[in-house]
Amino acid sequence: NFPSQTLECIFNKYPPPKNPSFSYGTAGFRMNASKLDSVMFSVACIAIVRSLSCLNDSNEPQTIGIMITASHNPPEDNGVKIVDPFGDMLPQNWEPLATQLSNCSSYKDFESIIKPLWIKYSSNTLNKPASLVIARDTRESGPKLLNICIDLFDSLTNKYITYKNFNELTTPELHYITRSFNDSSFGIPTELGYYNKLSNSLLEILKLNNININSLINTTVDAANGVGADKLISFLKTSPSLKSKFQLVNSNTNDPLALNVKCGADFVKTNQKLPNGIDSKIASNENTLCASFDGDADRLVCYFFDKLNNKFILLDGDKIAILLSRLISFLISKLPSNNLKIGIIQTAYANGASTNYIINDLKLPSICAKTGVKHLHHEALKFDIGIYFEANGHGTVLFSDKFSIELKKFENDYSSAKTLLLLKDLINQTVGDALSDLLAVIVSLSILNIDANEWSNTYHDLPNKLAKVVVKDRNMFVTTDAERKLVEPPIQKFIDELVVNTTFGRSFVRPSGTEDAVRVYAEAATAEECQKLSDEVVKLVE
Ligand code: NG1
Ligand code: ZN
Repeated sequence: NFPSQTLECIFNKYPPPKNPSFSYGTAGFRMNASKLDSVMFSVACIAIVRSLSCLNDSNEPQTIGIMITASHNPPEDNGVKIVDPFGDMLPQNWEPLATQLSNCSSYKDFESIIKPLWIKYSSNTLNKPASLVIARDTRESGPKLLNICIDLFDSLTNKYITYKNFNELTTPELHYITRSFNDSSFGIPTELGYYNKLSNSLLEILKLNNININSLINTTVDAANGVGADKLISFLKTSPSLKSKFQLVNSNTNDPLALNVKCGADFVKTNQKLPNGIDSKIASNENTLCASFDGDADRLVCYFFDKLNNKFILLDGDKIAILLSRLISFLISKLPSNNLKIGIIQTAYANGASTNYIINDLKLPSICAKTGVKHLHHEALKFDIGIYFEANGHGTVLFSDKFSIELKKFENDYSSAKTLLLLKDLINQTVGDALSDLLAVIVSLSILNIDANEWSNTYHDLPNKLAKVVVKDRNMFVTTDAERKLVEPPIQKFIDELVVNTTFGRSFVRPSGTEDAVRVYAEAATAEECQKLSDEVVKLVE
């Protein structure tokens, strides 16, 4: 029961390059879009097998998602990743299979790997078809790459596969929809279902806390000229009462070359400055918050311009994590005692000042995970309330089943319990989500009754620098201790010496999972010391 002929025919239609060396990394496959044809075919096949291997209670294959995006990368790139039934990432033990299949140069090799798995898993399903959902962001290369998967799906009959093509979606929308297909209690598996879940929970939280929509902070959103622009417009159409609170800039999805160029969350975080389209006059408006999404709307950073000190103020993933933690701690403090475990998960890129604030002021456990949201997500699942954010703005808050059971005991008597339960609907439970996180930020500011300035003053970032070094072979760089220490090459002791001699110094070196480069992070008490530390560690790496 293996569709050998069909697969061979499509394999040969999109042949791999001569010596393929693809690798399923932190963000799936990601590269120049022109090289992705054969990879799309491999991914579509792995997604089918993955679906066959994940059975529900009735022994039917669960739905798997395929998202075509290259997030914040330049317009000429694209990428693809697989979403698991509960909306999380493809498990790590499947990544080598993805890498292996994409690197087969002949159909014979390809079949020798996929056929045994396909047969093994489909025999457990009583011949029920695999189930897939697929979507893409607004990149120019998106439709062509998506059609490679559709070409395969349409060549296989209903006996093998059922699928739904959503065309344009944000990454978090596809994660939400994948989960909803498998778990109807999570939501309705449509875009409208997603928008309604967000707006219903938001409006209910406002009502419960006696907050008038007009009193919410006004938000100017830079959508990176990406899919987040179209989707914010659609969201506001379904919730007209919120419309007047949002201004949209960088929303030109008709010009594919404008995507992420001089705008978007990555640009703002990396350059620590305003994006095109938002000038210091807009950004220094009182009662206005500026926010940037990235190209697939799974990252959010906020910011404003401090006119008095002529300074750009960034509210990055660390600041968002801490704002949400403050809201959650505040709401929990209004309840009788409970034994919910709260934790905050960061990566080594989190500013040291934020980690100190978590430990010393919030008095919450702080965990350091490896870069890449799948690692943070995994750690967050160990808590009843697991707050995870990368400094670059990718993150969310996960609430456990125990959280819901505990809080339901209080929901009739305490509005804070009800608010917490609604936060579980407002905050995307599958993956970082710029729109959902932004709504959570707006609600937090309002309930805590603070403005952006007060939020930024929670703690002050230590000066920091992220440098990129192009080396001969980044695979020579091997790390340990959540990527904070180098094992190879043997230069860690020199880094340690430099760090000890720097006030509040911290520095680490790790190979990038998405670019052919090594990243050097440095942090210190002053900008001068930070620059010096960064330069010296870069010299060690070169
Ligand atoms: P790499 O290239 O592995 O540093 C980057 C980001 C990650 C993560 C991934 C996936 C930094 C320093 N690194 O990874 O946090 O978001 O891309 O998109 O921001
Ligand atoms: Zn992204």
